[in-house]
Amino acid sequence: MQWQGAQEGYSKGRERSFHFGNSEHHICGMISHLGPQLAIADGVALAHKLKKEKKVSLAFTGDGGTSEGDFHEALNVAAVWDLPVIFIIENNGYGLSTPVNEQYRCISLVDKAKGYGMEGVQIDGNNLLTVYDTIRGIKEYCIKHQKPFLVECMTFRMRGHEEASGTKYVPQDLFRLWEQKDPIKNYEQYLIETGVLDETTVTAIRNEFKEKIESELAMGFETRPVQANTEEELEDVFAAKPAMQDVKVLDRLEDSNAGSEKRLIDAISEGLKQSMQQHSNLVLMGQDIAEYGGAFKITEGFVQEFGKERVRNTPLCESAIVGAALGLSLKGFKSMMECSLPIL
Ligand SMILES: Cc1ncc(C[n+]2csc(CCOP(=O)(O)OP(=O)(O)O)c2C)c(N)n1
Repeated sequence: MQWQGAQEGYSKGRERSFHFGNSEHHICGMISHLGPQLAIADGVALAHKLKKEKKVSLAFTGDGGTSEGDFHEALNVAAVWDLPVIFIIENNGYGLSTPVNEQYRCISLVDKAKGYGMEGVQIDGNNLLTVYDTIRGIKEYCIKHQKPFLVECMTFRMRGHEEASGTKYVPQDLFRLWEQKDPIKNYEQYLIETGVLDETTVTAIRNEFKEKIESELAMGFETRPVQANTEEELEDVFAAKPAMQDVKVLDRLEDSNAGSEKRLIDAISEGLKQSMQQHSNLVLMGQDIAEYGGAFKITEGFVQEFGKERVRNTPLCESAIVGAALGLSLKGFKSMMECSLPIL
């Protein structure tokens, strides 16, 4: 249903294919496999870290995506904050049609890990067992050492970046070469050689999948055309407003401070402090906001009261911090990001 863009799909007919999220399955909705996705994994990992959960977050990017500034920011923040994130680069040699020699100048993308102060490894991304074993080991490493890890999976795609773009730009001999490395065929062969499967079971499994695909596809075709409803759309975008009796901070303000005059900056500071007291899941992130107290001293004394985990100095990585805030909210945290604006 998702594939057919139906209302009953995960994203209720707003888009199709792999651009969907589902928190039940721990999948974050994506725009593309590009840089901005990666910092969301930072935020999710920060949530795991703050809750002391033994979990790791994982994000994919293509080789093309690694040229984006967001790639740099996300890896840098993960390294500086010691976040358990696995960053996977699927290096298939082309960013849409642009070959990697027009994309970057380093020999291997995994070399970038060193620059961020994290571990990294390049592996055969078409060998199922290599991928499984490597990621399993890295997951343990990230959780145990509370560190990120960069994995460059060398792979290929036999079709276009998407169906419309085709593969005219790829030399034919590359297809012949990579056909030999088909991960599914090779794994099947391995299972047959080791006696786990025989030809009859393989045929039975294939038939079972075919039937499943056909029956699920039939369900997709049966769905009604999407009917847009503005009210429902908006409900999915904005959280419900809390009822006034639930807004305890406002109650307190009315009791004690109503009508008092103060500078805007002090009001922001007071508001933030009250929110930090009221919401133990609120995290503040910003440049120089910790010990220094912020460029405008809005968070002066906050570190002493709330600790470094919740009052976080950020590297100069605004884009990644927006992503981290999104990731935190996916995991039920609240966040505030302070960001300096240039005064011209
Ligand atoms: C900010 C932004 N720039 C460009 C695009 C269009 N775009 C999406 S994916 C992509 C290519 C990414 O290359 P790579 O990560 O190597 O993926 P692959 O071609 O292998 O699928 C491009 C140009 C976009 N969606 N958003």
